[in-house]
Amino acid sequence: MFTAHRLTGIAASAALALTLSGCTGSPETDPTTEPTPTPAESESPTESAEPTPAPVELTDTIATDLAVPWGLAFLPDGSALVTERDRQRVLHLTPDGDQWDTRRVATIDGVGDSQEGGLLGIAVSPTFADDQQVFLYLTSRTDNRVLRGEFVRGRLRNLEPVLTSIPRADYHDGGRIAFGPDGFLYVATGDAGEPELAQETQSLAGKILRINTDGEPAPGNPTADSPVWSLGHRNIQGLAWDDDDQLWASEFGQDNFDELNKIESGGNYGWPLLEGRAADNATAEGSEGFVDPVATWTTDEASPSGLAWADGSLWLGALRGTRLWQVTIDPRGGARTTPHFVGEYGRLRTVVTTPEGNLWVTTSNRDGRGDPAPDDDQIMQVAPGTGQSTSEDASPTPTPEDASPTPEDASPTSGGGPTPDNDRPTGSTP
Ligand SMILES: [Ca+2]
Repeated sequence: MFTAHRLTGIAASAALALTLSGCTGSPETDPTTEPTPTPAESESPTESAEPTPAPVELTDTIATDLAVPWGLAFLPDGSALVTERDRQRVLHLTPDGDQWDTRRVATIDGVGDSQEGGLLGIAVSPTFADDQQVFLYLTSRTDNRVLRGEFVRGRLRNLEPVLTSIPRADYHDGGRIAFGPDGFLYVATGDAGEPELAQETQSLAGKILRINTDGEPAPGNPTADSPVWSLGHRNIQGLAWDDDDQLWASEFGQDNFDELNKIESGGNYGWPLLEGRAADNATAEGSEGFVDPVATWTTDEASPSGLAWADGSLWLGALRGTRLWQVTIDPRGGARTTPHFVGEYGRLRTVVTTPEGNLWVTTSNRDGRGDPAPDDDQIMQVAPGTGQSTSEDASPTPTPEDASPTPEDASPTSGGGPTPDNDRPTGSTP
């Protein structure tokens, strides 16, 4: 599947190049070419008449007047559940004609005060039709934890903790949870402000965890009887699987480099010894064995939360960066990144692929660090286009001055003294 996407992309590029080169000549010259009895389209459908790629565009507003929508997951019937971080509410969004109704189905007790914590991730059991199970990640007064409940007859009830003792703090609480294609629940955590915990295998901080629906370590984890799937993470709020069932994660950096990581079982992603690629660090000594990110951004450009896979690309919501990043992995494993909606909707938090293959993107302008519009926060529907973004299509051969960083030009930014953490202000604060 992944290969098919790559080939499609190559074919599209070839078609685009043909189209562009054709445009440079006179349009009326083609009759002079060798006559052929029939049009070519029946011979090579992949090369012929590739339409102009559809743009990445906002197509609908699903919900308004929310406060920091954070977790978002679809049910088998096409409706969706969404959490509000600071109001501790779980809402049910159901289609009603060409609109969506929003109804509260639970208010969650036991959420503690925390700047970045609160009621965070939500995940729907892959066997929901049989078990009605829904999972939440929240910041309590004592820890971060995963709860399991049942969504029955419009109520989320029987909530009970299945995984506790994930270190909590005002900052770096992680919080994204999602079921993988293997049927197990992946839980992204933060370092809880104690960076060294990310390297401690006994701590649940700064990790991606992989558990079963009882909260027990999933079979096949790199260390038996441990929920740890990968380590050395600073603060992860985005998880997504591509068509090849490869897991990707977005991670907040500290001062210089936010990261997109390709997650491998047992991988150590370097924090706090490294930020960004090993080569980006002044002291990379002893850094062998750490996995480099596939893409990095400055914290101003990104501060990445949600991550989704749609139409052959990864889509990453940027808080401080106030944009949606499209990341396309090229056949050599490099990343091409393209920004969309820069500054148009403010801070973007969560990105989820809908059952129809669109994206739902949430704003996060009421998280205390944004500049909310009257209707904020919102859930917006975005059509991911047809594989290539309009900005890329404008230039047939990507040039170094293209707006987005690529692996080659992501040189360290020298400026920037200490910056605030990056789930954080759009502007600069001490
Ligand atoms: Ca890293």
